[in-house]
This record gives sequence, C-alpha cells and structure tokens, in this order.
Amino acid sequence: MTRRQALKTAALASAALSTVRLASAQATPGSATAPSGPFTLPPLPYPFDALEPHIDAKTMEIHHDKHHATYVANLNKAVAEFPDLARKPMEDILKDLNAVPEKIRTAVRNQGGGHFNHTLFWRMMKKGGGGEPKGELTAAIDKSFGSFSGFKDKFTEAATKVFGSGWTWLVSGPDKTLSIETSPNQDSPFMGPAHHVPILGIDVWEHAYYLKYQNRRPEYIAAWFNVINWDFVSGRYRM
Ligand code: MN3
Repeated sequence: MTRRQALKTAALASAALSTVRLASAQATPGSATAPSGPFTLPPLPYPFDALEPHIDAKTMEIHHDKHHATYVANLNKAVAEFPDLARKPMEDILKDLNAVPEKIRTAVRNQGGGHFNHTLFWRMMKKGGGGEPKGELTAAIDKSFGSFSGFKDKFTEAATKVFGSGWTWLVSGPDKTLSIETSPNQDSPFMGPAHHVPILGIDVWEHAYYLKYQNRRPEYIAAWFNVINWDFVSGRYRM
C-alpha cells in the first residue's frame, strides 16, 4: 500500500465512523451525543421516595429520569436548528405555537409541552402534602365549586374520564375564576385561546401510576390528593 492509498483508506474509514456516530446519535434520544441544551432537566425537588406510599419511588425515578429526560432531549433536538426559539420562556412558546416554525411545531407542542407540564407537576407535589388550601384560593374554590369537596369530586371525575393519555387541570382565567380542564397528550391549558393558567394538574398517563396501581386510575387520583403542595398551588393562583 502506498502512502497515498493509506491516507485515502484512513480518510474513508474515518468518514464511515462519523456516519455511524451521527446515525446512532439520531437513533438514541437522551444519549450522551444528543444536544445537552438549551433546555435542561430540572432536578426533582425531593428524593424519589418522598411521596411514598402514595406514589412509589420506582415510578418517580422512571417518570423523572426517563420520561421527563426524554422530553427534554427530544425538545433540544427539535430546536437545535432554531436557537432564537429557545430564548423565549417555555410558557410564551406554548401560548403562541403558530410562531414556532412549522417543521418543528408538533415536536415543540409534544416535547415542549411534556417538559413544561412535568416541571410544574413535580413542584405541585411534596412530602407531607395534601389537606386543603388556605386563604384566597379557598374562597375561589368555594365560589366556583361550592366547597373543597365539591371541587375534589369534580376534579376526580374529570381525571378519571380522560380517555387515553393526558392531564386534568385546575386553571385560573383572566378574571381569576377557577375551572377544571382536561388536555390530551402533553397539551397545556396555555395553548387554549384564553391561555388559562394551570395552577394544579395531575398526569394521568399510565406511566404516572401503572407500576403501583395498574389499571386502577381512581385509586391513584385519590392517593395523589395526599401529596398536593397547596402552598405552591396557592402561589401560582396569586401570580
Ligand atoms: Mn408523565
């Protein structure tokens, strides 16, 4: 083999190797070769087992470290070509999806919605949560639903009835009136025409409860009421 042939062989081998690397980077969301930003996975604000026995540690670990991490990884891949987009807060992006380039609009809706919803969801729960809210939010709940138990019944019914994968939300309207909404997939109340503000939400995708509750979604919903972080929810209402 001449020196020139040797160089050519080496160059071809190297090109082939980069092709393989590129292919594997594209095929493996969340792998080390996926873009590491601009969006990042926020750490869970408590240990995996903090919500036991209501929500088990294994579910929390997989839900945060795998499901949420994958939304972030896929969102970063989608926005890689559009660095300007990531300078907007996620909330503003979701409120105006039509401003997102069409090529990545569905990806941003699903992966960005997933990232946003889960970031809120972790903070809407805490160890030793549950009970009932206090102050301004209590008055607003009474006004819209008659009482806390009236709210709990309506919310539970709505969450039980979500067909397939989605969320149920307590939302605040422009005049601070509360209502209950459900959304399919990873859609957010912010995406609606009135941009209702999600102040509390439950993930009713099976990945949120299947390990412990299997098909018994109503049991998961009842248990989840014991971990609601009402201080956080009240803070969102006052915003
Ligand atoms: Mn989820």
